[in-house]
Amino acid sequence: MPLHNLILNGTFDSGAAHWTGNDIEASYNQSSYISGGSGNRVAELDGHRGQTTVMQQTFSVDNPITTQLTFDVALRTASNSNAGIEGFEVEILDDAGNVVSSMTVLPTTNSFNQVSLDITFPAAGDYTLRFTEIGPNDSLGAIIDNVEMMVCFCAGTLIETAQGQRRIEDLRPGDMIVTARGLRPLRWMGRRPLSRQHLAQNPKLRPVRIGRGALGGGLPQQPLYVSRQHRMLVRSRIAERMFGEAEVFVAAARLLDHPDVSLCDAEQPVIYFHMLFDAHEVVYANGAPSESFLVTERSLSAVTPEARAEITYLFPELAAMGGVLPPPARPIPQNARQKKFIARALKNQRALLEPSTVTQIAV
Ligand SMILES: [Ca+2]
Ligand SMILES: [Ca+2]
Ligand SMILES: [Ca+2]
Repeated sequence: MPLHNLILNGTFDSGAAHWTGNDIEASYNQSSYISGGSGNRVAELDGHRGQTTVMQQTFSVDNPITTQLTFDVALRTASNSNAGIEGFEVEILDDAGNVVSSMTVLPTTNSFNQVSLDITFPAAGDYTLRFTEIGPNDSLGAIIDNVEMMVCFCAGTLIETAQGQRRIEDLRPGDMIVTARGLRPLRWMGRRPLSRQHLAQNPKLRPVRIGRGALGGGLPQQPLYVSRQHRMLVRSRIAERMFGEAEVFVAAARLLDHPDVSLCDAEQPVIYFHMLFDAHEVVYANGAPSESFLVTERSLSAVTPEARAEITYLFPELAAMGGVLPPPARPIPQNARQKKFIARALKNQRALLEPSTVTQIAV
């Protein structure tokens, strides 16, 4: 469940890149505006006298979500006498131009403070973040930096449960989850946050984005974000010919040759969530069949020590590692064979997830 900043160049490290509008001033450092300020680049919301500064950028939201816009704001030293009347309006607009959320910001000090605004995006779509200068139009104004709107890509990932589709972040142990074998109680939810630095040092931890409909049959119903090692269920005649089973698991990393599957950037921190059941199960994420957490020595080495301790507490039989591990819910072909399968399916333009020919019976 990766976290992602919807705002590009919110640090202004790249000047005005990714921002559009009018009279944008993002070419000076803090030290130009605040005595004793640093060399860190900021933007001023009052470029020139007589012109109204507007600074905006448009971003896409994959699903309805509530999040927070945060930024740092200060008054430049020369505007101190206008404290309380100098500032800007910040707005979030939908693609029809309707204001979803707005706030007036009138800073009173020439040192940075963080401001936050709760925002609920009612639907997937394109939205615009807009800053508009207000107050005396004197070329002296408020300065901003570190504009962030962090979203969990997978907050909003819908898991099929006894109550219908529910957001993954709302699930708790004991909840009844729909699996390929019928309803099963969730035993444990794990989360593993990864910092930006950690991701920079370990690019293999970057999340994979599986585009809407990439697997076939319209699945996933909306983009799905998973770790590279997370396995998706595939079902096809090619799999049957290659593995003797129509349904097998393929790691998300193997899907990267698919045109609608891509690796996310490593610029933002990530949190991965794990769903653990008594046995390895096929669960439905954004409608797409996908594996639950499979306990192996490798997967246990990838969770935090606390999570490892919790899992071995819940499943004491695992404490004797090297003993018998739970079998996977479907065959997991060797990596090279998974690759070959994907190459064949793409070459023959076959869906990775063909319709099931067998009536599934819940047990
Ligand atoms: Ca900056
Ligand atoms: Ca102005
Ligand atoms: Ca001004």
